[in-house]
Amino acid sequence: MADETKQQEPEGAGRVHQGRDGLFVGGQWRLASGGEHIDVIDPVTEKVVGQVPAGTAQDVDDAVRAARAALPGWAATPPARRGAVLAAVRDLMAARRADIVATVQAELGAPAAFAAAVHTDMPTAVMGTFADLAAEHPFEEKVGNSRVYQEPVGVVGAITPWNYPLHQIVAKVAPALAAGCTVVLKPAEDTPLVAQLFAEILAAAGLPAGVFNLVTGLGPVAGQALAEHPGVDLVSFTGSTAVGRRIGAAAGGAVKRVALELGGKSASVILPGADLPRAVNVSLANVFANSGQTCSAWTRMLVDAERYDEAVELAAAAAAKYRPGERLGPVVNARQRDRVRGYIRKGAEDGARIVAGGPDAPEDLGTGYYVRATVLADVEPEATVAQEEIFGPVVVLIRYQDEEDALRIANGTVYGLAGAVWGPDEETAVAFARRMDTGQVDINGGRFNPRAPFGGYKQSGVGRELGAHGLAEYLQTKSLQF
Ligand code: TXE
Repeated sequence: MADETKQQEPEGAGRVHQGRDGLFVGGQWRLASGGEHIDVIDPVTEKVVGQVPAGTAQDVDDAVRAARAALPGWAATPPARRGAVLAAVRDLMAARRADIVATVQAELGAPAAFAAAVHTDMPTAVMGTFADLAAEHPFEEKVGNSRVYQEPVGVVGAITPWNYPLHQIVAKVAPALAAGCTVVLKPAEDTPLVAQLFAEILAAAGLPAGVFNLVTGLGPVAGQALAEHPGVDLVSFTGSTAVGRRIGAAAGGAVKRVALELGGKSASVILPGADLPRAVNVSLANVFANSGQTCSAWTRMLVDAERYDEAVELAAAAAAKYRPGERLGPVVNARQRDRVRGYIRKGAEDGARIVAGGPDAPEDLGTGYYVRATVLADVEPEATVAQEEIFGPVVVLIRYQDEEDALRIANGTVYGLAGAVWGPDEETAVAFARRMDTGQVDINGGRFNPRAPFGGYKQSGVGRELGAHGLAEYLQTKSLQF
């Protein structure tokens, strides 16, 4: 039980973490109070790869108490020392890279190269940025006759989704710890194994007991108990808009801080004069990465009427290269697979032309929750598939008449998380991007910056993650006047 890690050798070099028979509370692995477990399913084989405890409200309460008890000590730890612990975490993440890769592959079904580069190396890099920020950040400043202190908000309840299992955890836990907060994490029920591996790494890096606590469990049970716990000072949630809205409402009622990272329906706007083949290919790669399960994915491609047909041809040809089971992994579970296929059918019923992929199962694949890489052309901006987050490998191609029309369409959803602009030159693209109601825009194909703030306008959320802006979410200010 508690301290035995059951592991199996996968085909690669790493070991799949198979789940400890315990929760991590107050520095101890322990059983869940209810005795229930959750099976973790490999989306490729559809077989059980591990089992984790289903934490209860009682377990969440214990974890919050442990986090509260550890708060004064960690908050008083000098920021540079907190940064040193995070640097040790980063190094251990790098040392256990193969195990993380194998575990994310097993529970999410991500193809190996993507599991390594994005699901493992990206959060490792993000952990490094917060190790540095803890040391660099001005936690004390002089403002005229005042001294201003940035102090930790307190106990953080972090609720994370399955789409980027480790990245979503690190994007909350790293800044919280850098700020001096203590944490209770409730990871997604589909991908809890890498969360357990991460808990092991934090403990091995020397994080004091109780500073980080892990309660695996179901959303409506453990997640809700954490979101509503009066001992939690800040709830940081990433997931569906429906759940986010409820958490936000409850936090507002309790007058506690909340950070919400919700859905998106981002536009890739290809302006006249842009390099069309490059814009189409990079945009498609952006959508199909992680099987389309990315909140910031550019799921709407906007092309001017003159080059629209050419763009459709390019997109159809490019999509055909994303073969399920090779470059394209499965989606996370059967429910998501059915949901995504339902959207493809709905798009066709509403008049869209399926020019690549479609709602049927891919041929020659015995098991796996696969959805074909799908391109829907001739989609009206107001159509359901152009308005709602599909969260699968589906892109819609929308025609626009002029720049104002493109802007109206780009801004014409309830979301505003990310986007891309492709222009004849940087200046034109930047001018357009500045008019978009969205939190993050790539200009002529940008590169990921782990220090750039990430977060939504409109219903895509509240607050920012990553970098100094991400750290600020976990701080509150106090001023002393002299
Ligand atoms: O999300 P949920 P689901 C979107 C995406 C996807 C859809 C459904 O469109 O198709 O949401 O995914 C926990 N109180 N995104 O159903 O349920 C849950 O246990 C507290 C976008 O998986 O929101 C998990 O840990 N917590 C997104 C987390 O919330 C609750 C990423 C997210 O799960 C809870 C994921 C409750 N009542 C889905 N109910 C993004 N922005 O990246 C569930 N949870």
